[in-house]
Amino acid sequence: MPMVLLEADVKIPERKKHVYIKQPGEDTKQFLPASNITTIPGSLSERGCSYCGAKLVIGGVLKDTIQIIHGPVGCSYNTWHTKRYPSDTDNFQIKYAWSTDMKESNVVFGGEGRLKKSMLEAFAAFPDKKRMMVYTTCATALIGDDIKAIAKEVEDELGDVDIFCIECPGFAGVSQSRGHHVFNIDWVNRKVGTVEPEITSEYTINVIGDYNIQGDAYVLQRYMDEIGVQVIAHFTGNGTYDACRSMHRAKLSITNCARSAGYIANELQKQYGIPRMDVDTWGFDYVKESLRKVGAFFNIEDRVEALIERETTLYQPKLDGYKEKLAGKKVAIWTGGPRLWHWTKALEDDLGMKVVAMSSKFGHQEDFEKVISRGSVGTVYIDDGNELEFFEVIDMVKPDVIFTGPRVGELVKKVHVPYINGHAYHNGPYMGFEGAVNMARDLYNAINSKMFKLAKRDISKGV
Ligand code: CFM
Repeated sequence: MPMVLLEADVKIPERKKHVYIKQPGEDTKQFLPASNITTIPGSLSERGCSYCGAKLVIGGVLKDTIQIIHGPVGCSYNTWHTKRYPSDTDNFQIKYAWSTDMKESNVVFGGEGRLKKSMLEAFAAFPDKKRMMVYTTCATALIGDDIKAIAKEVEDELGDVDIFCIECPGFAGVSQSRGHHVFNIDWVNRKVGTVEPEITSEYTINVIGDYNIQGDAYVLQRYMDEIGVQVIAHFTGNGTYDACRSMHRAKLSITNCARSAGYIANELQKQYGIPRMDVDTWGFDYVKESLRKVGAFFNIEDRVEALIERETTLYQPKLDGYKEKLAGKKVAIWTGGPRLWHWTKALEDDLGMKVVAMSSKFGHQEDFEKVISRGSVGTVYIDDGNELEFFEVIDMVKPDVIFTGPRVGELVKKVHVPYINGHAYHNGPYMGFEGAVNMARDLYNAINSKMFKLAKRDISKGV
């Protein structure tokens, strides 16, 4: 019975097609959890909305852009405290949140005037910022505010600004995944090709689908600098609006998060002939493999080998130290989707751990193919998992530690299982060689936390 109806789901038996336990000899032709479909009513989903996928995940990361959220103020909740993507512009993008703060009367009488006023006010408040993104939300999309027309008026009035409008309200799709898609495609169609970059190397690259979580993009930038590859644009970690307009000039796109940004890599290939190369930038062995692919593409293998040798000498002993302590420990990964297939084999190969359960909020069928082909037999694979399922699965597989977000993390703490922030990290970066060691250290610290040992003690029975 590879598809499983958990006890928590007896009242919503449709959940059976979303939960899978891999059996010996099975492959992904036979069983895949249903995914990227509407959440079943009654199942308490952990998903985000489509607007969130565009704003929180992709656009909001840019370090030089005013981000106006056209909607009730609650829609601007997803800002600095929920995602840790720093930048070298003194974290402009996480220090400020901009909302048109729509009230009931604006919903009744229209919010375009309020939007224009807010846009002008924001540009006036930040006179050195000339780039802006404007997002519709459920309320403003439903009343039909024409944000593109307003943006055009503001551009004409101010003359020296550039504005990108994202019309992807929360209800546009079944999860944040829809927001990624809309943002990618609109960006490539409306903005790429409108700025010419200064070219300083014969090797040029776009780094796609890395959002500089706790400095990931800095690590990749250092590697590219060292091997003499010019990064035309980071889409979007520590990236700028104008660099992302000049992505058409790169000779190669490397794609880390294929789920959120594979679309733009495909379009760049189709429209500009730039090859897409998928890479894994988490995990010691995977990083080596990915750097070697880039080296082979540009014929600069010797530079890449020198980098790998130095980093391996520096970090392999540290990683091995943690491997000794972590081997055999059980881990669950409950994040968006891609981190499941990036991390499962890396944790097993690099650290000797056993990944016993994985839950993807919004992965598509192709993501589950990758997860299940890299994952182990006996492991539980869940699409769009709900809270009660999580508790039941913990009981079933007894993980020593779980990668998940703070919300589910706080829940699992109550059953005395430590969690590591699998979205924004505990103490990252987690990418690259040093990142693999940071991740191992956080796993070790979580599993061996003295606090958890104390918390497990039942003081009603005496101390
Ligand atoms: Fe890509 Fe991401 Fe992820 Fe993602 Fe996300 Fe994320 Fe994630 Mo949280 S872009 S799909 S929509 S790797 S925010 S930085 S951690 S759920 S697995």
